[in-house]
Amino acid sequence: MIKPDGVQRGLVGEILGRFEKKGFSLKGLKLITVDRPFAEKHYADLSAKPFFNKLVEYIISGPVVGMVWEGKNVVTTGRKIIGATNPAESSPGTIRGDYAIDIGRNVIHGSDSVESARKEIALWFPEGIAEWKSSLYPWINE
Ligand code: IDP
Ligand code: MG
Repeated sequence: MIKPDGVQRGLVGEILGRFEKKGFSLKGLKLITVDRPFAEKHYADLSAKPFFNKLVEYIISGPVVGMVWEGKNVVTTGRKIIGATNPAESSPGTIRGDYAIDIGRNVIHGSDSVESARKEIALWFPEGIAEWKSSLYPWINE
């Protein structure tokens, strides 16, 4: 999910391009402003954290872009493309390393496991996601 700062800063195309060029397949995409109960559900695992309220305020502060990407090891590799949670520690070349400074304005969310990806896809795309296979698949996957 591209967070409100990523949308406001015009980073949507850049971020989509990084996942596309890597070779992952886009299976879902939408611009959406979520409400507080939705954001609280998305971040339910963090509800006990001291920064939870600020995090929810941030996520509901403007439109975000929900995305579903498919591919071999996409969760693990996607987290590497995104970079460490705190941009002060994200390597250059990662999205957060290249475009963010503060942990509370770190541009993008990525699912941290296949299990949470499944839950998050169900939450963000209750209408379902696209069924398609890129004709480039055999040029990207051995
Ligand atoms: P992640 O986004 O890298 O998976 P999480 O630990 O799941 O990191 O935290 C979710 C989001 O909460 C982070 O992306 C960041 O925006 C925010 N956050 C995490 N830790 C802190 C903190 O210590 N202070 C302020 N915000 C934080
Ligand atoms: Mg997380």
